[in-house]
Amino acid sequence: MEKKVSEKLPYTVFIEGNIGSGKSTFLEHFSKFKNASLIPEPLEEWKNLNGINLLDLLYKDPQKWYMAFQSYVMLTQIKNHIGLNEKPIKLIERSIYSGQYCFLEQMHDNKILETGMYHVLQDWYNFIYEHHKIQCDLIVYLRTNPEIVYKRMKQRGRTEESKVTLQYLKDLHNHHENWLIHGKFNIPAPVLIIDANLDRESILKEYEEAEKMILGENF
Ligand code: DCP
Repeated sequence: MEKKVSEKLPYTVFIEGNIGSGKSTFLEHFSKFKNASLIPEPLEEWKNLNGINLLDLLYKDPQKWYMAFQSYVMLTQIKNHIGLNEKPIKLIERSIYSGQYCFLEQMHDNKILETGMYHVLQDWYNFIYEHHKIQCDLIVYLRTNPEIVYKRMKQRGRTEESKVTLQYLKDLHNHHENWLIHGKFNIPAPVLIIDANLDRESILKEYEEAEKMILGENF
């Protein structure tokens, strides 16, 4: 894979992986590097849009709320993708790509999202994709077993996710695999795969590999 901090600044990395795969922990790891700006997922905005918890509504009544939820997710993500950045490296948790190629596909496959709604969201996505330059230099894929992330999700106990089943995580895993391993959809940058089944101590070595790629050996 080609390296690192190139002339095209900021060097932008998307962190992808199943629910509970450790994306936030990965991001936190980079907080010690002063030339990287870290952009966590705008989860709080999804949980409080003028007092409305869209994430909660999504899981309570997905047929009714998925369309509104996903279009808001896409809006908040695109703001982060095109937002100005003074540091030379930008690490972003998730992207509109996983929204489109993993979550949207899954909801459509499972018939939670009507085909008409699916096409509306696809058209929005295509419009955004064509009209905004979304810098993407590397995708870090935190690859996990669904059983492991299911356990982690249960342990973390995010109230909104209490209804998420192991089957949902298995399907979501397959969508990530179809996209990032089997190339079913557009992969906008090289993919660095990290074994994110490892526990916190053992995963540090894998993180170091990512550090080298992202920050360069001379950092
Ligand atoms: N979500 C969704 N559609 C998206 C992005 C996220 O439905 N396009 C949902 C799935 C989760 C919640 O939002 O219920 C947050 O999921 P993430 O996997 O993005 O974030 P985590 O907090 O689970 O990440 P990690 O545990 O890896 O740090």
